[in-house]
Amino acid sequence: MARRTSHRMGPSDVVILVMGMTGSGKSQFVSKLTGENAGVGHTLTAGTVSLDLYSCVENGQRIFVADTPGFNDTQISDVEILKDIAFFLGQLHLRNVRLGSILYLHSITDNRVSGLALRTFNMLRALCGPQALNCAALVTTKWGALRSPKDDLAACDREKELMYTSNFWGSMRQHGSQSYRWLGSEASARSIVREVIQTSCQRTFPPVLQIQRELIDEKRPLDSTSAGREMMARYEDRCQKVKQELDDLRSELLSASGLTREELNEGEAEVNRLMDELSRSETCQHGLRVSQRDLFDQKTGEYKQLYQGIWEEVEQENQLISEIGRRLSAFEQRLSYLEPKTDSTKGPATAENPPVPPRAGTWATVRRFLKRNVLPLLGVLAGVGVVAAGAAVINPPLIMAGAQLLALSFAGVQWHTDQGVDGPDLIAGVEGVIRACPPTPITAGFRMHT
Ligand SMILES: Nc1nc2c(ncn2[C@@H]2O[C@H](COP(=O)(O)OP(=O)(O)O)[C@@H](O)[C@H]2O)c(=O)[nH]1
Ligand SMILES: [Mg+2]
Repeated sequence: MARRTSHRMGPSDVVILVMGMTGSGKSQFVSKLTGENAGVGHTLTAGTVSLDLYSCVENGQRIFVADTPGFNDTQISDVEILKDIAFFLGQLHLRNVRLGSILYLHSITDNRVSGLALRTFNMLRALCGPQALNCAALVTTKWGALRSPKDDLAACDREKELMYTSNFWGSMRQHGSQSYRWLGSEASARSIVREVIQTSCQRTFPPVLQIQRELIDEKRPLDSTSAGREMMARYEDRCQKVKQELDDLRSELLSASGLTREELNEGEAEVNRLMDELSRSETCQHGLRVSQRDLFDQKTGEYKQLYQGIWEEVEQENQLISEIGRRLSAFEQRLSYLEPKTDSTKGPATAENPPVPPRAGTWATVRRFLKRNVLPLLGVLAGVGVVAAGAAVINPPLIMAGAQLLALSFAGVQWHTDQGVDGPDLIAGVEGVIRACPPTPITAGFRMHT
């Protein structure tokens, strides 16, 4: 998988997988959608990997789009393509990345659903499984290639046939799968993607595809998955037919007499061709017999470049989220530690229940109060002193003078400030200061029971 995108995939992103026969317009669709060159008209094979990943943003949502080759690709075997798709979908499931949809592209100019189209479609069904058929959407393409109203009418008839034929999209529609026309433009591609993602986001629990469940949850070998079995049955069938053809040809050649040198050479060439085909089919069957672990080991190596960036980013984001959660709970713990109510229920301060420092603003409140009222408070103190002295010498005029000084000074105390700090705040401040003190016999008596 050549990494065509420079963006990193994260847990909040959505993935769209594009499937369909070679030539159905997959790369053209991806190019229009993402604005990146997806290699239209080419089979995109970079080394042994076949999926290409691109990205775009729609309505603020990052979307990753995976372009796949058709199952009839000339450069890469169907087995490798299935392995790549299975591995990619498996990774999404493993890492909880949402699959928005599998778009199945089909050219409306194709006069009939060919055997190859049916095989590709059956593979799609096997990948999704009956529970998740609505994850796939049919997208008909090449509407712009229609040249006359007659062509248009014929195309509309074909579209109906595709959508209602039970062994094609008819069965998918019954399971809630949608179909769209791609009109060749970026706007049309974006509107399709918007709709499929909207539908996907409406599902609280995105369905798990059959291949994801079989490979990841049940850890089955590829040839035991539905998609693997579907492909294996095809190869077995083909092998049997080729063997039969070989036997027929051999006995024909043996029984024939008087064959010319040329005819013998032709016969030999045909035998060799059939033998090659048989050997390729057997190699493919062998390739399908791979355990989940070996498949992931093999593909992880091949896709290393692509995934290193993508999955590391996902891991980092997950780690960041848990770090933030950890810090948040530590912070909450500290907050509760500063909460007066909690501590007063625990009794006197101990090592486990340390004395609570006054709230940040309370010391300041007391300090501000004292600063603001230096003179009146000194007056109050002096008044108290004069009253006490008058009482000591039993001198009523002195007591009266002290009481007057006391009353005047007390009246001068400024309880309010410009910032609106008033009595209750001051009391809270004093209370905070008292709480902060170790429980001496004096301060213990001042513990508030709120
Ligand atoms: N007229 C027309 N041609 C298209 C359209 N989409 C794709 N093609 C052509 O079909 C060929 C195959 O397209 P491509 O995207 O490579 O198909 P893929 O094999 O499915 O990736 C290319 O020559 C494209 O130019 C379309 O909507 N209209
Ligand atoms: Mg292509």
